[in-house]
Amino acid sequence: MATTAPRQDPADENISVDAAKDWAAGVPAVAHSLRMAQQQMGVKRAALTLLRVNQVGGFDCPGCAWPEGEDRGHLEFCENGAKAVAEEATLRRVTRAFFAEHSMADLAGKSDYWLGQQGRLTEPMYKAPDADHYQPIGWPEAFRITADALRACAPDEAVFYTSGRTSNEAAFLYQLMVRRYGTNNLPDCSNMCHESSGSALSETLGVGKGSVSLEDLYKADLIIVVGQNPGTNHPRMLTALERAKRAGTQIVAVNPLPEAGLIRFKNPQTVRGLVGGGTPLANAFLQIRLGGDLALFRALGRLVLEAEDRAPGQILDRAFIEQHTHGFEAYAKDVRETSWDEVLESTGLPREQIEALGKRVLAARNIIVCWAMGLTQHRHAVPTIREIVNFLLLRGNVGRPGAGVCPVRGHSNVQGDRTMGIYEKPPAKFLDSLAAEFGFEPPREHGYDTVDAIRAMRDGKVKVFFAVGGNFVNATPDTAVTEAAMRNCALTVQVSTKLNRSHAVTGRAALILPTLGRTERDTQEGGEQFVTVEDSMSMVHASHGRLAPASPQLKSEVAIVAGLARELFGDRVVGAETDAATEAGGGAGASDGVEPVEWAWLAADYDRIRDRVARVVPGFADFNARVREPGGFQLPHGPRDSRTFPTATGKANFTVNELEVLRVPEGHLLLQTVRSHDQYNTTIYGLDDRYRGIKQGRRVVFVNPVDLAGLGFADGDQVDLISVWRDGVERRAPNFRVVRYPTARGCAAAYFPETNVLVPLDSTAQVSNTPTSKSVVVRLVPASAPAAAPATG
Ligand SMILES: Nc1nc2c(c(=O)[nH]1)N[C@H]1C(S)=C(S)[C@@H](COP(=O)(O)OP(=O)(O)OC[C@H]3O[C@@H](n4cnc5c(=O)[nH]c(N)nc54)[C@H](O)[C@@H]3O)O[C@H]1N2
Ligand SMILES: Nc1nc2c(c(=O)[nH]1)N[C@H]1C(S)=C(S)[C@@H](COP(=O)(O)OP(=O)(O)OC[C@H]3O[C@@H](n4cnc5c(=O)[nH]c(N)nc54)[C@H](O)[C@@H]3O)O[C@H]1N2
Ligand SMILES: [Mo]
Repeated sequence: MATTAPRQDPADENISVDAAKDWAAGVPAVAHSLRMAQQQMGVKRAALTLLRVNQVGGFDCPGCAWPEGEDRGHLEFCENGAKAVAEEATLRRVTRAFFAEHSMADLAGKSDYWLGQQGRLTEPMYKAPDADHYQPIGWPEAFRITADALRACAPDEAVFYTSGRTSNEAAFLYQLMVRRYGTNNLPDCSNMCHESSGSALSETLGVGKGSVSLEDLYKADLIIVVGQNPGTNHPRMLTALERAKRAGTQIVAVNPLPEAGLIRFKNPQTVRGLVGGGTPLANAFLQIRLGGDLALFRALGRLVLEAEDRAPGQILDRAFIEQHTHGFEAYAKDVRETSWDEVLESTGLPREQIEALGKRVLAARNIIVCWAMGLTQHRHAVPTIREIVNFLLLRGNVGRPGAGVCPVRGHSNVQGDRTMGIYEKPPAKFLDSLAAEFGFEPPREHGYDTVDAIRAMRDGKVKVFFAVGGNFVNATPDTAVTEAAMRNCALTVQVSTKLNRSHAVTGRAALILPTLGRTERDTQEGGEQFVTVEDSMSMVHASHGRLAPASPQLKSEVAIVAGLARELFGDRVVGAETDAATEAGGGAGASDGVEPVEWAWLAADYDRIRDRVARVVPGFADFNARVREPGGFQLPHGPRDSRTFPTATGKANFTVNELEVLRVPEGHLLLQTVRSHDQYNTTIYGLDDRYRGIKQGRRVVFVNPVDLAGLGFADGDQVDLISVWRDGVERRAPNFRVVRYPTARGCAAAYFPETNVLVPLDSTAQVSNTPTSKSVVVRLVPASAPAAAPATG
């Protein structure tokens, strides 16, 4: 049995390869982002729009979840933030004429880049069963079709996906609608992203979020950046690292790839950064093998314990360990037995390098570890992050200034969405609060996460798929399986700003519901609205859209959810008399036959939604008042604020994590799937990856020169990638140009989503069930189909 990428995948015709850069940002970054913004928006709109990014009274950048600086006076400039804004604020439009011209088959044959370049969606569109085109449809009719389909199935036969750009207000109302309907099938992009961080941190510290603020970075003695490429994915983080560095912080990068920004950074905000040689950011770079981080942090733990043996009482934070932690003895016993041979094999690092890092660790009082997808998308992701917690607990590096865990989130509100209840495994306490506030009994059984949702769709157990944002078809693993799963649904509904593959590969019937982006003015019955988001450091703040909507027919996500909910359940009308009851928090209860939720009333004024959030979600008391203060407010975090750990033991838990060495069969490579500098997840901004030296194409595979020679391939060869997995299915991604690249030995890299076809659906992380997108065993074979044209460069 074999699955290959379902589309025609011709080789990119004009790929050229230059030497990779060791520095990030500087003049080319500024020039590049302005050019992109102007192409999409024209000069004037580009300038006005970019000036409002991340300013007080402006909108939250839809790029990443890195926090805004405390000194927001100046332009928070970031190349990839500018591109994210340009994508949304573009003047290009997808109209009904476009859909009349392009059939479903036609759309399915287009590249992600092409689809994204068509511009903003402008009106609701419907594809009837068996039709081969979308047709325009009115909003009432679109809601009716969706509600009918939902009524025709059992609640657990519907799936409600969320991507992480959705505002707190929309997310809260959405989960309320889904639970009122009767299911916890709320998978989200987090399941493919930081779920492993959430799982590991909840178990060990009691809170599944980071424990540091921006200020802490400036107070740290040592920051270890593991499995993250901030130069591309969190550019503003480099500014913070540069500032820390100037205050004396040591920075260590751990990565199989020598990523540009981590090595050297030219800050585009300063004259020095624009014209000078830039700041060397990392004091040390450990070129680790894919999946070697658990072994590294175990080895560091062992080095710390051995230092304590040599100088008893001087290295460990004994008082912290005794008072605040659980399980130290078992951990210490296990970690002392760590085999150096296994550590060296797993990390691929020389022992001296690990020992040198050990010395830096011992010289530092305050340590922060930052990480992203390089840790979370492995089979042993959760044990790896637990091991980082062990390492930090040894010397009391949690819950004091300048120290802690820093999982750097991706989507700009992915953390907030989870806080609002977008979760397939909601805690009982959250459901109790919902029940008390709204007067209906929410379902208690856990729902499907992303991978389980695909399995259920594949197996015919799901009839309706509904998505608020994202691109489910292309962001998920095992593309061929996922596409078949989507096609297996009776109805798929996408609430979207822009066209993507999930509009082309659909259920038998499909709806596109176009929505406002974050840059746009959102006017409801109660006047102009703003929304709120939560960043990676638990800061909640307001975001005001200022641009005119891309089309008068767009609805806000809040309005779409409320519109569908009214169609499904009817509405509770708020009159003068019931108003008082509502303000007091008393729903009437579904049992008396009256709809318990005032959908339209809530959606008319988002303050009303925030008042409800304040009563349901811990930490949001006085939400409306506090979010109106400049900069917003920070959510409480027990470990950070008071060293209280709401875990099962009531303490921070040391854990014992088995060291599994990832071994790859002879003649194979371990492949990681990464982002280029010119994409936002499945949205492709352009075909270059400037820092890695790639131009005009994305079908490239980066391989270490020694491995290349061993495998009998050379730079410039055309190959197919075939992944090898225990189910025996041959998954093939055709037509990649081999690029000789200084990645760690045995570890290849290629771009997502072109390589998602290679990631087996069942290959997921322990505990978190996150697809293992950073460790796919592959072999290279000469390309089976001739390249469309000879590769150049
Ligand atoms: N411009 C832009 N910004 C974005 C995004 C985007 O696509 N474009 N996406 C957003 C989202 S949703 C997210 S989650 C973040 C993603 O941010 P990142 O996690 O930085 O994104 P990736 O490109 O997946 O890069 C993974 C990094 O980890 C390294 N790595 C891979 N495996 C390992 C390993 O086993 N060990 C170690 N130590 N390192 C490893 C890779 O070499 C690479 O540097 O960015 C967010 N911001
Ligand atoms: N192989 C591999 N797969 C991966 C990853 C990887 O590293 N490797 N990374 C994973 C990660 S970290 C993540 S987070 C997921 C991302 O998964 P998703 O979040 O599902 O994907 P995106 O590409 O971010 O979604 C882009 C689409 O969102 C819509 N959109 C943009 N803004 C808005 C808005 O304001 N409102 C609405 N309603 N829609 C909007 C647009 O239509 C756009 O086409 O992918 C995962 N998949
Ligand atoms: Mo993500």
